[in-house]
Amino acid sequence: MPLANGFLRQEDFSSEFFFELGFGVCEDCSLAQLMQNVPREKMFHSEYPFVTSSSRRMTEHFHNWADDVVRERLSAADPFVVEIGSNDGTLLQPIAALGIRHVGVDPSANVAALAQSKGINTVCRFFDEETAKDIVHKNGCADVVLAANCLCHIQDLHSLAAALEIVLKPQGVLIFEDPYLGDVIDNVAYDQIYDEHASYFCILSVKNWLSPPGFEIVDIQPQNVHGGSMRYVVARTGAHAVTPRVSVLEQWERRRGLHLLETYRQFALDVNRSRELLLAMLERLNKEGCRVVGYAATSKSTTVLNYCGISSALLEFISDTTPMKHGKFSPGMHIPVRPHEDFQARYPDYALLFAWNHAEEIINNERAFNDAGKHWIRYVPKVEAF
Ligand code: DWN
Repeated sequence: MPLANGFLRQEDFSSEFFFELGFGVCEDCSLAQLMQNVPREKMFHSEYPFVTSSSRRMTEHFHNWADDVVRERLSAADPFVVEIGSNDGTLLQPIAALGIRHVGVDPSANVAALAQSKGINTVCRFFDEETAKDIVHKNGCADVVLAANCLCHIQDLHSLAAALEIVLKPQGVLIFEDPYLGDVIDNVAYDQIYDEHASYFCILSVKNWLSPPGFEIVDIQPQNVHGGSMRYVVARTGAHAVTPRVSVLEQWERRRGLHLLETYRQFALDVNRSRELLLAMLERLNKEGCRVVGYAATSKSTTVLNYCGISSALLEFISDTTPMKHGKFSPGMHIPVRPHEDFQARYPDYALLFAWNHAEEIINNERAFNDAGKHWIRYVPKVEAF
């Protein structure tokens, strides 16, 4: 596989980076994870092309989350909030607007600069023990540490736990949200598996990871974003009451077999079947002379295109709203990425929805597409055109 966000120019095709994408689960600690990690500097750098605010629905989601944090978690005098992987500052923005002390940490200079331009205090580096010490030295310990779709990107979870021990106040909480493993498996959302996502969390694995360094999950809140996410509230063991929701979901995970290899063997069969069905549909449409384009050059699309072997013979181009991706080609399969205006100027017969996680927002915005008698194709939770 190539890098999920390694959108590239033609002159860079010959030096493109590839690695072996393998998905495994540890029978001891139940952590679903990549078998081989890509060096983090290859993925997160000054040209990182994903900006959180690219979805209006996600911006609303983060602003609601920030409001909850302010209401429920910041009663201390002069509270301090840290966000790990703060990207363009979308989640910290409402907190900063209230004058609350905060620091965002992000290793990608371009998105960190976007946050800084909005007045969000941001340090451009990876979050690790050294960063945690530096933050504490300058600001003191944090009441709340936030991480939105970020902890699953951090490869060394033990070092991350050590950094959390340094940065959190004794009564402080870590609140993080990531795609939920149970939904990835149940919805055959195999495109969530790519270089940036080192871990695929569930209650069982988070408990096994965070118990030894002295933390526990005190609450969980399922979220209806990115195809099913989980928000975990974590604190030092004994510091806060634990809601019954945690053990109820843990029991469900055991019944669902998220700790068993056979669950993942079945997942592999389901993923293969999904590929067969999608390819069969695209090949049939191609034979019928239909124009098909991709909608949204997501990170996830890189997994689907390369795993299924979908080339520009089947997909004319991919439409995307991110200027940094325009004029480039998709990683590995080298399908042109074009501005959204090209999609609107001449509708294709079918649009393959790579941002299926934003389906509601997109289909609503693109009502004219369906009204013109054109169709969407999605492949999560099942392959279908509509
Ligand atoms: O974890 C991650 C998640 C949260 O965000 C990352 N590793 C990177 C990124 O993943 P993704 O690229 O799969 O994210 P999205 O939010 O599913 O897709 C974003 C892309 O889709 C952007 O390039 C913008 C594009 N897009 C579009 O063209 N039209 C998005 C929307 C909502 C649209 O209407």
